Amino acid sequence: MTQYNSTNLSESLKVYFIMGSMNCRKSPEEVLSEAIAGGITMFQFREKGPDALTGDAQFELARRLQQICRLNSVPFIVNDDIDLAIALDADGIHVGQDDEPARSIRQQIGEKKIVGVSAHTLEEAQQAMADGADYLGIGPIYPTTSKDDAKEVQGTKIIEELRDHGLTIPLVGIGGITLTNATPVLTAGADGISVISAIAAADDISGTVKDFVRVVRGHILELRRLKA
Ligand code: TZP
Ligand code: MG
Repeated sequence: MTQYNSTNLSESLKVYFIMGSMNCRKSPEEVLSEAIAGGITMFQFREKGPDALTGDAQFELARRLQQICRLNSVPFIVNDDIDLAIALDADGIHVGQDDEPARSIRQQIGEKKIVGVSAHTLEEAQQAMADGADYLGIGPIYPTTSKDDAKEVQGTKIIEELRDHGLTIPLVGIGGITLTNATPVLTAGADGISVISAIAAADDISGTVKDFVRVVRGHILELRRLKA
Protein backbone atom coordinates (compact mmCIF):
# COMPACT_ATOMS: atom_id res chain seq x y z
CA MET A 1 0.00 0.00 0.00
CA THR A 2 1.16 3.52 -0.77
CA GLN A 3 2.51 5.31 2.26
CA TYR A 4 1.90 9.03 2.22
CA ASN A 5 4.37 11.49 3.62
CA SER A 6 4.59 15.25 3.38
CA THR A 7 6.88 15.09 0.32
CA ASN A 8 4.76 12.88 -1.90
CA LEU A 9 1.60 14.46 -0.54
CA SER A 10 2.92 17.88 -1.54
CA GLU A 11 3.37 16.46 -5.06
CA SER A 12 -0.14 14.99 -5.05
CA LEU A 13 -1.60 18.35 -4.10
CA LYS A 14 -0.17 20.23 -7.10
CA VAL A 15 -3.31 20.12 -9.25
CA TYR A 16 -6.04 18.71 -7.04
CA PHE A 17 -9.32 18.30 -8.90
CA ILE A 18 -12.59 18.15 -6.96
CA MET A 19 -16.00 17.33 -8.38
CA GLY A 20 -19.32 15.53 -8.21
CA SER A 21 -21.96 14.86 -10.84
CA MET A 22 -23.58 18.28 -10.28
CA ASN A 23 -20.38 20.04 -11.42
CA CYS A 24 -20.26 18.20 -14.75
CA ARG A 25 -21.66 19.14 -18.17
CA LYS A 26 -21.01 15.62 -19.46
CA SER A 27 -20.65 12.31 -17.65
CA PRO A 28 -18.48 12.50 -14.53
CA GLU A 29 -16.53 9.51 -15.83
CA GLU A 30 -15.64 11.43 -19.00
CA VAL A 31 -14.81 14.58 -17.05
CA LEU A 32 -12.52 12.68 -14.69
CA SER A 33 -10.85 10.72 -17.50
CA GLU A 34 -10.12 13.91 -19.42
CA ALA A 35 -8.83 15.63 -16.28
CA ILE A 36 -6.53 12.68 -15.63
CA ALA A 37 -5.33 12.78 -19.25
CA GLY A 38 -4.40 16.43 -18.62
CA GLY A 39 -2.36 15.52 -15.54
CA ILE A 40 -4.35 16.09 -12.34
CA THR A 41 -2.35 14.89 -9.34
CA MET A 42 -5.21 14.04 -6.96
CA PHE A 43 -9.01 13.73 -7.11
CA GLN A 44 -11.73 14.37 -4.55
CA PHE A 45 -15.24 12.98 -4.97
CA ARG A 46 -17.57 15.70 -3.64
CA GLU A 47 -21.20 14.78 -4.30
CA LYS A 48 -23.04 17.60 -2.55
CA GLY A 49 -25.97 20.00 -2.77
CA PRO A 50 -29.60 19.81 -3.96
CA ASP A 51 -28.78 18.04 -7.24
CA ALA A 52 -26.40 15.50 -5.73
CA LEU A 53 -26.88 11.77 -6.18
CA THR A 54 -27.67 9.84 -3.02
CA GLY A 55 -27.75 6.23 -1.84
CA ASP A 56 -26.78 3.48 -4.28
CA ALA A 57 -26.44 5.86 -7.24
CA GLN A 58 -23.90 7.90 -5.31
CA PHE A 59 -22.04 4.82 -4.13
CA GLU A 60 -21.86 3.32 -7.62
CA LEU A 61 -20.63 6.58 -9.15
CA ALA A 62 -17.98 6.90 -6.44
CA ARG A 63 -16.86 3.34 -7.16
CA ARG A 64 -16.59 3.94 -10.89
CA LEU A 65 -14.62 7.15 -10.39
CA GLN A 66 -12.35 5.42 -7.88
CA GLN A 67 -11.70 2.70 -10.43
CA ILE A 68 -10.66 5.29 -13.03
CA CYS A 69 -8.32 6.87 -10.46
CA ARG A 70 -6.83 3.49 -9.51
CA LEU A 71 -6.12 2.55 -13.11
CA ASN A 72 -4.21 5.81 -13.44
CA SER A 73 -2.52 5.87 -10.01
CA VAL A 74 -4.28 9.08 -9.00
CA PRO A 75 -5.13 9.25 -5.27
CA PHE A 76 -8.90 9.14 -4.66
CA ILE A 77 -10.24 11.19 -1.74
CA VAL A 78 -13.83 11.25 -0.45
CA ASN A 79 -15.39 14.49 0.77
CA ASP A 80 -17.05 14.41 4.21
CA ASP A 81 -18.44 10.87 4.21
CA ILE A 82 -16.34 8.64 6.46
CA ASP A 83 -18.58 5.61 5.89
CA LEU A 84 -18.19 5.94 2.11
CA ALA A 85 -14.43 6.43 2.41
CA ILE A 86 -14.10 3.28 4.54
CA ALA A 87 -16.52 1.21 2.43
CA LEU A 88 -14.53 2.04 -0.72
CA ASP A 89 -11.13 1.77 0.95
CA ALA A 90 -10.47 5.23 -0.49
CA ASP A 91 -6.99 6.75 -0.27
CA GLY A 92 -8.30 9.38 2.09
CA ILE A 93 -11.00 11.75 3.24
CA HIS A 94 -11.43 15.52 3.35
CA VAL A 95 -13.54 17.15 6.07
CA GLY A 96 -14.61 20.69 6.89
CA GLN A 97 -15.05 22.47 10.18
CA ASP A 98 -18.74 21.51 10.34
CA ASP A 99 -18.10 17.80 9.79
CA GLU A 100 -17.03 15.12 12.21
CA PRO A 101 -13.86 16.32 14.02
CA ALA A 102 -10.60 15.37 12.34
CA ARG A 103 -9.41 13.49 15.44
CA SER A 104 -12.36 11.10 15.24
CA ILE A 105 -11.96 10.81 11.45
CA ARG A 106 -8.29 9.85 11.92
CA GLN A 107 -9.20 7.25 14.55
CA GLN A 108 -11.74 5.61 12.26
CA ILE A 109 -9.78 5.66 9.02
CA GLY A 110 -6.39 4.71 10.44
CA GLU A 111 -2.86 6.04 10.12
CA LYS A 112 -2.24 4.94 6.55
CA LYS A 113 -4.92 7.06 4.89
CA ILE A 114 -4.81 10.72 3.90
CA VAL A 115 -6.84 13.10 6.06
CA GLY A 116 -7.40 16.62 4.71
CA VAL A 117 -9.09 19.38 6.68
CA SER A 118 -10.51 22.75 5.57
CA ALA A 119 -9.27 25.58 7.77
CA HIS A 120 -9.99 29.31 7.68
CA THR A 121 -7.86 30.64 10.55
CA LEU A 122 -4.51 29.95 12.19
CA GLU A 123 -6.30 28.40 15.17
CA GLU A 124 -8.30 26.02 12.98
CA ALA A 125 -5.12 25.07 11.12
CA GLN A 126 -3.23 24.34 14.36
CA GLN A 127 -6.16 22.33 15.73
CA ALA A 128 -6.40 20.30 12.50
CA MET A 129 -2.68 19.51 12.71
CA ALA A 130 -3.00 18.48 16.36
CA ASP A 131 -5.93 16.24 15.36
CA GLY A 132 -3.80 14.41 12.78
CA ALA A 133 -4.50 16.19 9.49
CA ASP A 134 -2.05 15.38 6.66
CA TYR A 135 -2.87 18.47 4.63
CA LEU A 136 -5.03 21.58 4.85
CA GLY A 137 -7.43 23.16 2.36
CA ILE A 138 -7.41 26.93 2.77
CA GLY A 139 -10.04 29.25 1.35
CA PRO A 140 -12.08 30.47 -0.23
CA ILE A 141 -9.16 32.37 -1.66
CA TYR A 142 -11.28 34.04 -4.34
CA PRO A 143 -15.06 34.32 -4.84
CA THR A 144 -16.67 31.00 -5.74
CA THR A 145 -20.06 29.86 -6.96
CA SER A 146 -19.38 26.19 -6.32
CA LYS A 147 -20.07 26.17 -2.57
CA ASP A 148 -23.34 27.55 -1.20
CA ASP A 149 -22.13 27.92 2.39
CA ALA A 150 -18.65 29.22 1.55
CA LYS A 151 -17.09 31.43 4.22
CA GLU A 152 -15.86 34.95 3.53
CA VAL A 153 -13.26 35.34 0.79
CA GLN A 154 -9.80 35.32 2.33
CA GLY A 155 -7.40 36.25 -0.45
CA THR A 156 -3.92 34.77 -0.46
CA LYS A 157 -2.93 36.54 2.80
CA ILE A 158 -4.20 33.72 4.99
CA ILE A 159 -1.72 31.33 3.35
CA GLU A 160 1.13 33.77 3.95
CA GLU A 161 0.01 34.13 7.56
CA LEU A 162 0.08 30.35 8.12
CA ARG A 163 3.56 30.08 6.59
CA ASP A 164 4.78 33.11 8.57
CA HIS A 165 3.71 31.29 11.73
CA GLY A 166 6.01 28.44 10.76
CA LEU A 167 3.39 25.92 9.60
CA THR A 168 5.06 23.52 7.18
CA ILE A 169 2.14 21.14 6.65
CA PRO A 170 1.22 20.62 2.98
CA LEU A 171 -1.64 22.90 1.99
CA VAL A 172 -3.73 23.85 -1.00
CA GLY A 173 -5.62 27.01 -1.79
CA ILE A 174 -9.25 26.60 -2.85
CA GLY A 175 -12.04 28.79 -4.15
CA GLY A 176 -12.35 30.59 -7.47
CA ILE A 177 -8.92 29.52 -8.68
CA THR A 178 -8.36 29.93 -12.41
CA LEU A 179 -5.41 29.85 -14.77
CA THR A 180 -4.96 33.60 -14.40
CA ASN A 181 -5.06 33.84 -10.59
CA ALA A 182 -3.35 30.58 -9.55
CA THR A 183 0.23 31.85 -9.31
CA PRO A 184 -0.31 34.22 -6.33
CA VAL A 185 -1.74 31.25 -4.36
CA LEU A 186 1.51 29.38 -4.91
CA THR A 187 3.66 32.43 -4.28
CA ALA A 188 1.88 32.86 -0.92
CA GLY A 189 3.14 29.41 0.07
CA ALA A 190 0.59 26.82 -1.06
CA ASP A 191 1.90 23.45 -2.25
CA GLY A 192 -0.80 23.34 -4.88
CA ILE A 193 -4.23 24.44 -5.96
CA SER A 194 -7.60 22.75 -5.75
CA VAL A 195 -10.16 23.47 -8.39
CA ILE A 196 -13.75 22.57 -9.22
CA SER A 197 -15.36 24.74 -11.89
CA ALA A 198 -12.35 26.00 -13.85
CA ILE A 199 -11.70 22.35 -14.75
CA ALA A 200 -15.13 20.65 -14.58
CA ALA A 201 -16.85 23.34 -16.67
CA ALA A 202 -14.02 23.89 -19.16
CA ASP A 203 -14.72 23.26 -22.84
CA ASP A 204 -11.34 21.59 -23.16
CA ILE A 205 -10.82 19.80 -19.84
CA SER A 206 -7.53 18.05 -20.55
CA GLY A 207 -6.07 21.17 -22.19
CA THR A 208 -7.11 23.29 -19.19
CA VAL A 209 -5.52 20.83 -16.75
CA LYS A 210 -2.33 20.82 -18.84
CA ASP A 211 -2.28 24.60 -18.53
CA PHE A 212 -2.74 24.37 -14.74
CA VAL A 213 0.13 21.87 -14.58
CA ARG A 214 2.26 24.27 -16.62
CA VAL A 215 1.45 27.16 -14.25
CA VAL A 216 2.35 25.08 -11.17
CA ARG A 217 5.54 23.64 -12.70
CA GLY A 218 6.49 27.13 -13.90
CA HIS A 219 6.19 28.40 -10.35
CA ILE A 220 8.41 25.58 -9.04
CA LEU A 221 11.07 26.35 -11.68
CA GLU A 222 10.92 30.03 -10.76
CA LEU A 223 11.43 29.16 -7.06
CA ARG A 224 14.50 27.04 -7.97
CA ARG A 225 15.88 29.85 -10.10
CA LEU A 226 15.47 32.33 -7.25
CA LYS A 227 17.20 29.96 -4.79
CA ALA A 228 20.14 29.24 -7.09
N1 TZP B 1 -14.38 25.03 -0.39
C1 TZP B 1 -14.06 26.32 -0.34
S1 TZP B 1 -14.39 27.10 -1.82
C2 TZP B 1 -14.93 25.65 -2.52
C3 TZP B 1 -14.86 24.62 -1.59
C4 TZP B 1 -15.25 23.23 -1.82
C5 TZP B 1 -15.42 25.57 -3.92
C6 TZP B 1 -14.34 25.68 -4.94
O1 TZP B 1 -14.86 25.58 -6.23
P1 TZP B 1 -14.36 26.48 -7.44
O2 TZP B 1 -15.37 26.22 -8.54
O3 TZP B 1 -13.00 26.01 -7.82
O4 TZP B 1 -14.41 27.92 -6.97
MG1 MG C 1 -17.53 19.11 4.49
